[in-house]
Amino acid sequence: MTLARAVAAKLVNEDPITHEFIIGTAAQQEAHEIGPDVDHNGLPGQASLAPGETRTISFTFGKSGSLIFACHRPGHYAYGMRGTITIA
Ligand SMILES: [Cu+2]
Repeated sequence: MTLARAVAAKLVNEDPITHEFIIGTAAQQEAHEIGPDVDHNGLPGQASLAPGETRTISFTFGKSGSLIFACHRPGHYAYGMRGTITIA
């Protein structure tokens, strides 16, 4: 079954360094990991957050399954800054 579910999330970067929050498939995360460093703000399900910055993002989940959220600042993904979102 395909359902469109829009979700908004408030992201707070309490770290003294910049982070990213990117929702995508494993293939999309791998592409981000090797791609150029860009400003992700304004893209659905993506954000770049400066130290101390708060942003609200929105994303529409189109079907059940799972996606990954991750940060691709240098070394962050390899360090484990990622997780799984389950859409049920
Ligand atoms: Cu990070």
